[in-house]
Amino acid sequence: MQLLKSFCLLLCVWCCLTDPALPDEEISKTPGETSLELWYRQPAGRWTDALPVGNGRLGTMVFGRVVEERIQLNEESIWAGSYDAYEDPTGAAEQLAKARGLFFEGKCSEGEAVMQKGVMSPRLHPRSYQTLGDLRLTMVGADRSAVDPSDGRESYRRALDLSTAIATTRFESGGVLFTREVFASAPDQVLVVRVTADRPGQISLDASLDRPADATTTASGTNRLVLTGQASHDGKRLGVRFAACVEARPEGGTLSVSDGALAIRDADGVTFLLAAATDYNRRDPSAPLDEDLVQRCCNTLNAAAERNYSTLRGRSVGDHQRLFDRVTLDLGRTAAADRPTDERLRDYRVGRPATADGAAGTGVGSTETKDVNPNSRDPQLATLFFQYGRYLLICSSRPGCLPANLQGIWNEHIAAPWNSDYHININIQMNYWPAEVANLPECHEPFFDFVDGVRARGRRTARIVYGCGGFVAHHTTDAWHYTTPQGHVSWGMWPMAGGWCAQHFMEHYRFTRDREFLASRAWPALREAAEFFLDWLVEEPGTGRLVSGPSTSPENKYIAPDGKRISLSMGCAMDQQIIWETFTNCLEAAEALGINDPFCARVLAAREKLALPAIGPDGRILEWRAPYKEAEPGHRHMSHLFGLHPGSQYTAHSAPAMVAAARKSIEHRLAHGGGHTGWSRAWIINFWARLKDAEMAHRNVQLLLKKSTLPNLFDNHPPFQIDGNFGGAAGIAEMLLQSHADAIELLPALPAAWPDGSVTGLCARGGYEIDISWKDRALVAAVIRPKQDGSFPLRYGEREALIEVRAGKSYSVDRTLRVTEGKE
Ligand code: FUC
Repeated sequence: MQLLKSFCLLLCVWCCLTDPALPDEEISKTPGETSLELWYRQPAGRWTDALPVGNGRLGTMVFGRVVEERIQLNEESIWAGSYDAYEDPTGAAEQLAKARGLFFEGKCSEGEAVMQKGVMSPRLHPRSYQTLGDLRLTMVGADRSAVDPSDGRESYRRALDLSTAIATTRFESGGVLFTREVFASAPDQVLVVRVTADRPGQISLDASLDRPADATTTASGTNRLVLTGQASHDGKRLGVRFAACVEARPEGGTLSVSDGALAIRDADGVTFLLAAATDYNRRDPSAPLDEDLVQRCCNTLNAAAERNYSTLRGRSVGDHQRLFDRVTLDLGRTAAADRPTDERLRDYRVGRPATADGAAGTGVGSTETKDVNPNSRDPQLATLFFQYGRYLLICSSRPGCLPANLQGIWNEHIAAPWNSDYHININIQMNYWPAEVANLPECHEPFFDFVDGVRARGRRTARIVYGCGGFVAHHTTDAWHYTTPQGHVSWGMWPMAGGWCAQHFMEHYRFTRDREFLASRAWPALREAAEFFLDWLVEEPGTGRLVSGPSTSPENKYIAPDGKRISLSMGCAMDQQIIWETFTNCLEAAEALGINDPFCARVLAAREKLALPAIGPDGRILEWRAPYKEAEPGHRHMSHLFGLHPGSQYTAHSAPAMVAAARKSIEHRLAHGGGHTGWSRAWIINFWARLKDAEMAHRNVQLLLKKSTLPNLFDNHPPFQIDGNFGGAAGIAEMLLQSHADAIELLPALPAAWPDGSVTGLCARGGYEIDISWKDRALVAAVIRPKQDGSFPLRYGEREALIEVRAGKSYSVDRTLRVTEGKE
């Protein structure tokens, strides 16, 4: 590894000397990673062909069209609806008690009807996250007819370089080579578009700014366009006010404003800077900001305008690489990796999943043809997908921003699928599964800030709706942090989100060992989530055990004793597992903080009394309290396996019988068509990784790429939903390194298709950064860099050793787990 690093350094120095134009920030590319690029031979047709860039707050989709370039814009806080739109139902506690009585008498359908009528608020739809609009560049010229895609196609190339976060479009037209670069700068908070040509005076284009609804564009001064408006749905559900301002900075030529467009003629180059602002108040969404939004945009533009293009670019690239370069991955590479991304995906689809010996085979649930295309063996596609997941998190979730929503920050709609909101019955959590292990802990922060906002409202909902302490949140929420149980019980009656969200706080502590975070952020969240559960749980007549409910096992249904298909049950496995996890996290946090108060004693006593999910007659984990018949045995949610992943209740050491039952449950789901949405498939990868079944984990990586991945590598629910990108990236990491089971395990699920490879910079619980290299499917070496002194069991295969380490040092481990202390 050290040798490799020295080689990279030499290479970088050489590059700098031979190419003085290369910005300093780009010298950190390592060999083997230079192909971290999505690229295409043709412009984007559909939105899901376009390429995303973002700075956490501003996002854009670059189409790379030759004549009419479309750069679709997003600002993360443009939401319709308002804080006041949600009302918690009063008197629900009585109805809840009545419903519980009915469930305990076995009258499940009647109980569900009481819950629907007496507890649920009406559904609010739509209330969507929305597009900011489009920046359009229309190329004009002396010979306009020459500037068309067929003419430009020969030399056409568009690409997204994950290591620089720059989208580039290159094409030739009329003998001139044009280049466009697009990036979203986090340090300067602007979107930057630059157009250049290989000959002077060749750039003539019109730039305009528009939005499908609720906005107007005007020219401002001599070089700016300003778009202003307020989000709504057909004039109703008024939401966030917004402004965007674009400025053109031509080099040479002329610039004029006509018909609401910026007209650039005969320039040598032109740079556009775009800023956006809204009145959304991240600290308190109930009180919109009272500010001049256009002025805010102008201030941002004026500050950015003090820097030239090369400086803006360098600052943006450097900032991105500070995060992106922390992890490198090499899973092997074939010639397929040189091909355009969409062609690679097509080839990959016709290949068959690999079997244990690496040869092509037929695979569970696969519908592949029998023809094996040599280009279908493309392990680097998994590397690209993994790094794309990290890239998307960096671009959609930066400190101080809102968290990544169902589409990250990229959305072209006014009324998006599922409102592009924050579903908290798996989706937003999945977005953050890679954050810690893939070394992007600061990208997790927006989630914590968001949950704190949700807690403020959820406290009120807990009290008013259920008469409980602590905080509660249900299956989904949005920028307004609402926590009301709303809509249909089959998805809306699920008061478990608080515990699942609080788990992320604990995981952040486990990975970073940031005690200040544990005390000031994690503990309050965990405590409030647990407080709700302590009040919410009820004793089950007959067993005396504590059960949750009635609630849905998201969003599955069963056949009730009276033959009806219903959703709600007492003691759903997932509820019990989330509550167990929350209590356990609470107790662990309290111990680490030296807290030992009556609350901890209550938590401990309640955990002892919790009903634990049982194993059914067929060996599977019971999803509901009784072995009801499932209405949809291949359901996309596998909620009753929470304890296997992302929970850690069931490990091979702590609960071997439950692990075996979890395996049966997954097999059953898959045999009935499970995994048909992208995020569902991504979750399955994580399950198999935790079960240490390398081949099944890999088969599902393949199926995610084959069946649920769009041409721009966005995850496909369908439609596009970003959770599968993040869940898939986390699953790949989970195959290489695990640390949830009181030990660090190297290469727990390494498949035959990745015989040789390496990964650097993954993180493990306990506060460790880890590099691993392997050959012929066997560990060559691992390097461990601890953030603090400590000791931990290290596992590789059947071997286990107790490793003692000190902060600031590095430790090399060989295949036999022999440790050598490094010099760092
Ligand atoms: C969950 C899932 C759906 C979808 C939605 C946004 O409720 O059940 O499949 O992903 O979130």
